[in-house]
Amino acid sequence: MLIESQLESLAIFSHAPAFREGLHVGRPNIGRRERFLERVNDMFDRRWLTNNGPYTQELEQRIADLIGVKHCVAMCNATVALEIAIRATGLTGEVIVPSFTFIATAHALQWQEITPVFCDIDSKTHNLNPHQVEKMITPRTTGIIGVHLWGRPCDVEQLSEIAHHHNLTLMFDAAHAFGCSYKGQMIGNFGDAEVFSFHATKFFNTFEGGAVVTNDDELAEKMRLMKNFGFSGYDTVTYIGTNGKMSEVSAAMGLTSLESLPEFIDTNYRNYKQYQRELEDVPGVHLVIYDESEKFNYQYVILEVDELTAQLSRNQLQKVLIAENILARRYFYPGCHRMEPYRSYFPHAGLLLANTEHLAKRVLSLPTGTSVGSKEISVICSIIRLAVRYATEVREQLQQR
Ligand code: T4K
Repeated sequence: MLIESQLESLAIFSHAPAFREGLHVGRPNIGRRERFLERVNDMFDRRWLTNNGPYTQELEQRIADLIGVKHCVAMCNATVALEIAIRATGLTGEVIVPSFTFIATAHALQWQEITPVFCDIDSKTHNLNPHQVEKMITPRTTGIIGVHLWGRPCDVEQLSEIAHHHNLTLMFDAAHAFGCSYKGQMIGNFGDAEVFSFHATKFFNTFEGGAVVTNDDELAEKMRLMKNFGFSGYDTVTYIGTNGKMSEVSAAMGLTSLESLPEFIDTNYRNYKQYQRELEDVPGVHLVIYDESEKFNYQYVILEVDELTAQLSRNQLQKVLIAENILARRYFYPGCHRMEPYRSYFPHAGLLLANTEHLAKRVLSLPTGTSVGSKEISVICSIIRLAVRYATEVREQLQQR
């Protein structure tokens, strides 16, 4: 296409990409290195490297305190944490989930031969639409897993009501929502359990890691056993279990990251506001908005591109950015229902997922975090502005022909 090739060649304006080194979405935040290395030294001295070590216990306690929840069970990553929580809460049959999420939400169910039933989202909140959820309930439904996408909370109240009314388990994939609140209460307190991700790309990371938080004593105890093969004593196994343990080096990173949490959030907020300011008057693009009366981690800067107004598509804009070495990501394109095995299992799922399909074509995640400075954000915003202006001019010229 003419416009596509013209846009792709935008990089030639500067005769070289704007950034020599790639500017990635997902560059990890790293706290105070010396504190981390001190902890690692202590860990070596102790010769306790994994399996409920002192750092893991300390991290669990600190997270539980921060969130105001009774139990935090740290794990090796959020996918395994989801799998364990799903098994421990006794989900079977069908579970309602959004399709507009990272594939791990669906896989954690399918891995245990539970059918993820994809439900549409609200196009404003990007989260499960409770009215649609009700429509997806069948006699095989045992639960709902809401995803607090981008850290923005689901409609917790309505989902709780639906779950209560139909006697369903309610869980939240809170992979994005560590440090966020809903009506003044920290995410982690809702449903039967909530699951955080501490993957390297998250604003708070433990290299790889995750945690399930819950106020349910029995559930917490069950998950503690399940993450350690089901062992309840040296020679006693009580449940089917797996290896979901967090290592001490990950917990050391977590404790170090926790010390820098306010700085990470401040930086994300500053970056977000700068993007918002500098893109404010660019036609056809806008950032996903956060309710500033709540706590947020602002770890995702999500741009929505309205092709008709911007005169270029999200994919075209991404190509322009990549040509400039800005590695913006199309999270969560094309939606789980269009990925295998779900695409083959439910070839017509898209018919009920109009908002998911619409949004998956519009959304672009932009680089942020402590590795991205104000100058870089200005350059990214100028490129977006330039791309939109250029696309508009090209279209106008084409129309005049
Ligand atoms: N539920 C939801 C809603 C989730 O979003 C996720 C994970 C999960 C559950 C499961 O959580 P975990 O089991 O992972 O704890 C990334 C992350 O791998 C994934 O954790 C995250 N969501 C998802 C949104 O993003 P990819 O495929 O984009 O990751 P990757 O490795 O390509 O990294 C993205 C970019 O980050 C790279 O282009 C470069 C940069 N990067 C990455 C790493 C690992 C770095 O600069 N340094 C690094 O060390 O999925």
